[in-house]
Formats: sequence, C-alpha cells, structure tokens
Amino acid sequence: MRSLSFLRAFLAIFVLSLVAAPAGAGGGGPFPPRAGQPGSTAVALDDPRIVAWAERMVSVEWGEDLSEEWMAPERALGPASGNVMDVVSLGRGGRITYETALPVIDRAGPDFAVFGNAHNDYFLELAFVEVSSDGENFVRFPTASLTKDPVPAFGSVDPTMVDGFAGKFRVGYAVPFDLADLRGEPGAEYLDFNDVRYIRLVDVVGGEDARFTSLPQSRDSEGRLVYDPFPTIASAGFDLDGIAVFHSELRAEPVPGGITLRWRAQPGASTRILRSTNLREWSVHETLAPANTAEQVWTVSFGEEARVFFGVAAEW
Ligand SMILES: [Ca+2]
Ligand SMILES: [Ca+2]
Repeated sequence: MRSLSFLRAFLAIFVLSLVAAPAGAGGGGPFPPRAGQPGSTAVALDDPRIVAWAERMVSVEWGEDLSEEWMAPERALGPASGNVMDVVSLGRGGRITYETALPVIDRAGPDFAVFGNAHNDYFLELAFVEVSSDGENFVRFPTASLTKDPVPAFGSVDPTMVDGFAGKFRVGYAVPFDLADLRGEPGAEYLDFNDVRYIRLVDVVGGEDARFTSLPQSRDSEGRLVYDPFPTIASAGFDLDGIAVFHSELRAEPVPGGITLRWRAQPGASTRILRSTNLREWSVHETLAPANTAEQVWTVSFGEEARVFFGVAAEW
C-alpha cells in the first residue's frame, strides 16, 4: 500500500552523508542553489528529519495540457520515490490539495518539504505552496522570481533566481518550507500554527500566449511575472512526488532496552509500526487497532542491533 504516512523515531546514530559540491555551475541570483551546492537547502528523500508524509488527496482541479496518464493523485501519497515517472502532474495552472495524516506544527526551522520531479537541476516547473488548518482558508508562502526572460518549453530556470516555490530542485530533492514565514501574511489569522493539516500546490503559469493558454501569467509576491518552461504539453505543470513532514507531535523517549513513542493519532485510522535499518526499506513490525484516542503510546524493546529505525504508518 502506498497510502501510508510515516512517523520515524530514530534510535541510534544518524549517518549523514555529505554530498561533495560539483565544480562550477554556480547561479547568478541570491537564493539557495541546486542540490549538492554549498548553501543549498535541498532535502533528500531519506532525510532523517522526515517523520511523516501526506497521505490523503482532498481535492484537485486539473490544469491545461494534461493527459490522463498523469492524472494520478495516488502517486504522491506516502514516501517520495525519486522516480520521475512516479508523480502526479497538475497541468498548467492546476491545483491539488493533500492532507497530512499527522498535523504539521511550527517548530524551529523548516516544518515540511515538497518533492517534485525535475530530471535535471534546471528544467524547473514551479508551483505555489499554500497551507490550511481548516481546509477552507489557505495561506500562500511568499515567493520571489527574478528570472528576467521567458523560458521556452525545454528551457532552463536558474534555481538561485527563484525562492518560495515548490519544484526548484531536481527529482529526489525537496524544497523545505517554514511555517514561521507565514506569520503576518494575508490569511494567517485563519491558520493554527500547531495544527496545519492541508497542503495545496498551485501550478505556476509561466508564460503568456493566447495560442497556448487562457490563463493569466503568474506573479510573485512583489507582483513580478514568474517564468517557467512554457508551453509544455501532456504533463504540463508542476509534478508532485510527495510531501514530507518534519515537525509533528511525535515524541520518542528512550527507555531501558527500547523506546516509547507518543503521537497524536488520527481518529479511525489503523496504525502499523514499521521498522527499517536503512530508512528506505520498511517492514511491518506490528499492527495496532484503529485509534480512538487523541494520544497513542507504544513501547518497543530492541536487542543487539546497532542501528534500527521505527516508523508509525496511519491508514484510513
Ligand atoms: Ca518552522
Ligand atoms: Ca510537468
């Protein structure tokens, strides 16, 4: 099943692999560069900060120039795959909303991250990111696009020239978002920063030509026109691989010979405890009955293993 969301509790040593920076290819703008470059904010799909995933598609409005094979919202459920084909495309100007199984909360630093599917570091199809606590009132993350000229269908976007959009890193790497950036933004008064449940992607319309689109070109927070590859066809628009949650109300407490996990349950959702030794391959360790209380508590003992990870998956 792909309709899983993961909570991971980390019981042992984090092994961080530092990616060497390739020579050259620095950008001309002020914003974080492509994955692997010094100063990049790109999030890998096995980043140990990830504790949960978006798991339920709530609504979708398909955009222009989208063929049926890409209208596949289920491909963005659960963990990101890093596979350019395993995505849902929005279509030009399309929008799609997902619910995270566990509410996102605002803690220090980025709180969630959005994985796209760019097949290289510069073919960047962008999307606005909006969040909501009630599913009705959404708040959009501030954006900046300094790209000066139109980008043709197979053209390039310099990632250092765009900020606040999903899609600015290649497949397998997500753009992080910090809820704190929304404080003071229009509509933020409707947001509960300790209970953000809905994340919506709105595709950027990156060009203007009545032969290809009936939609107005998108603008950033400062009113500048936003450019991204235009006009693309068949799988036009942003492509979503998955949405990862960093901050939720999961707590892991070491106990003698094991660990106790506590998290805020989703009423009616069944829960499976998963385990992994590498953060990529997971097996079911134990299945729990559907939750009917707000807080779930689970304790496990583990033996001689030097490095093991546990996750909590919820499924409606
Ligand atoms: Ca935050
Ligand atoms: Ca696309």
